[in-house]
Amino acid sequence: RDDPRWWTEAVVYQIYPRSFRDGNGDGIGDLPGIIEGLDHVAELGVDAIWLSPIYRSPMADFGYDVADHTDVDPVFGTLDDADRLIARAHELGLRVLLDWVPNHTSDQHPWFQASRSSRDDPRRDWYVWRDPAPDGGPPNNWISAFKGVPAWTLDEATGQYYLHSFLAEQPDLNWSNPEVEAAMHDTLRFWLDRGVDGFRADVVHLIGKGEELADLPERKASNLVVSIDEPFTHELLRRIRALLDSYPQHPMMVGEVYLLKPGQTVGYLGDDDELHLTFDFRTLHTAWDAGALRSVITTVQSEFAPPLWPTWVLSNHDRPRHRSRYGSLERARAAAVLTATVRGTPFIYAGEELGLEDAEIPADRVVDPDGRDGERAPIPWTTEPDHGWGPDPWLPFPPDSGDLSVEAQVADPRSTLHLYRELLGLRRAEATLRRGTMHVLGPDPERPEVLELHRQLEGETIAVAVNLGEGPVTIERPGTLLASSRPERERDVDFDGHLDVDEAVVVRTT
Ligand code: TEU
Ligand code: CA
Repeated sequence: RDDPRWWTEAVVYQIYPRSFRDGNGDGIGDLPGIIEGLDHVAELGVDAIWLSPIYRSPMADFGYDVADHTDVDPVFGTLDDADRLIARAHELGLRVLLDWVPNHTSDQHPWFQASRSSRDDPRRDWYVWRDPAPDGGPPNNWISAFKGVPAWTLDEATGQYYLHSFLAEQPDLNWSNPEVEAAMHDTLRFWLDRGVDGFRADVVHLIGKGEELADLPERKASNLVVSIDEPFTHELLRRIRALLDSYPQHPMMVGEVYLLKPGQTVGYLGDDDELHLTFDFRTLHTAWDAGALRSVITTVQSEFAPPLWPTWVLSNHDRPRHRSRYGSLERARAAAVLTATVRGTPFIYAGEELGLEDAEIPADRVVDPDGRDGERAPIPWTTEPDHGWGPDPWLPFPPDSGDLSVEAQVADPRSTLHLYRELLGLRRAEATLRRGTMHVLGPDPERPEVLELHRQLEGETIAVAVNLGEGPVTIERPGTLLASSRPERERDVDFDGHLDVDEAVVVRTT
C-alpha cells in the first residue's frame, strides 16, 4: 500500500452500482449488494474498484446529476454502507475509486437552487449565466449532449440562460469562480478523509471554459464534449493534483478526457502534475480489424511512451459492450487477452468477465436519456430465473443470463470468468506483462490479419498474437504457450504456431 505509483500496476474494475448486485430485492443494485459481490471481484484478481456515482441524485442521468456530494443516495444505501464498503474492499486488498463529477451538478443541488433564485444571490456566479442573444435566443450556438437541443436553458424567473453541456437538469459549474473551486476541493477531501483511494473524474476536460463562450464552427458546436480543450483546465488540474498529493494513501485520479484527436488526451497528464491517468477512448471506438487496432494501439503507445503511462478500456456504461460491438464471444475472449497483456492500466467493466452482451431493451423500457440502457443491464448472479435480483429488476437481463451467470461460470473451468481469472493471474505473476516495454509489430505481409505485440523486460520477451482474420493461420513464434483465449488449448506446452479464427495467445518466446 506504500507504493505512490500503485496505479501503474493495478487492474481496475468498474462497477455501475444500479446494475451490479441488489442487496434488498427492490430490483436496483445498491451498496450492501456490492459488499456481497466483493469476493467475486477479489477472486477475479483485480486491484481496485471504481464505483460510478453513488451520491444523492434525482437520477435524471442516473447519478451523473449530483444533488449532494457528501451523501449516498437512499436507493444505494447510507454513508455507513459506504464506510463498510470501503473497509471491506480494503480488507480484500482492493482500492476504492469514486466517480467525481466536477463539470456539473443536478439542478436540484442546493448550490443551483440558490444560484437560480435571483441575479443577486451570492451563488449566482457559481454556474454559467448569460443574457439572451439580441433575438432572445441562446447566447451561443452550443448544442448539449444527448438530445441535440441547445446547451442553454432560459430561466424565466431571472430572464437569463444557464449553460448545460448535458441535460438541462445538469447545469455546468463555473470553475472560474474560486469559491466553486474551493467547494469542489472540499468534496474531494470529504471522501479522501473517509479513506477512498482516488477518483474517476467525469468529463474533466470540460471544467475550464474560455471566458468568451463564443460560437463554435457547427460541427464542433454539436459535438461539444469532444471539442472543448482549454488551457485553464490544466491550471485547475494542477491544484487538484496538489490536493491529492497531500494525502497519505497516494490517491489516484483517472480523467475521463473525452477527446479523440492525436495528442489531445496525453496533455492532461501535464508534467506529472495533473491527472495520474487519462482514458483514451480511441481504442473504444475501434472495430475488430487488425489494421485498425494495430494502428490505434501503436499511436496510443507512442503518445504515452515512457515515462508516461496509458490506460486501456474496451467497455463502459456509455458504450455498447465489446462483445456486442465485435459480434461474438470468441472475439470478446480474444480481446480479454489484450486487456490482460497490454502496457498500461486496464479498466474492466463489470460483466465483461462474464462475456455479457448488451440486453435488448424494449422501446417502452428505455429510461436513459441517451439510450445507453443495453450496456447497463443487471449482472446475472445465479442460474435462477431472477438471477439473484428479486421479481422486478430495473432493466431486463442480457441474453443467456442463466449460462452466463456468475454461479454457472464459477462451476465451469472453460468459462469466460475462468479465462479472466487465469489472465489476470498471469499478469500478476509476470512482471514483464506489467512493467515491460511494448512493441507493436508491423503487419506481416503474408498474414496482415494477425496482430502481434511484444512485451519485454530484462531480456525476456512475451509475445501476444491475435488472429483477426477469416481463417486459421500459422505464425513463426517458438516458445511456451502461457495462455490462449480458447479453453481447449493445453497451456505450458511448446507453442505450435497455430492460431484459430479469433484466437489470441500469450507465448513466452525462446
Ligand atoms: O460521459 C461523457 C460523454 O461524453 C458521454 O455522454 C458520451 O458521449 C455518451 O454517453 C455516448 O453515448 C460521462 C459519463 O460517463 C456519462 O455516463 C454521463 O452521462 C456524462 O458524462 C455526463 O455526466
Ligand atoms: Ca436495492
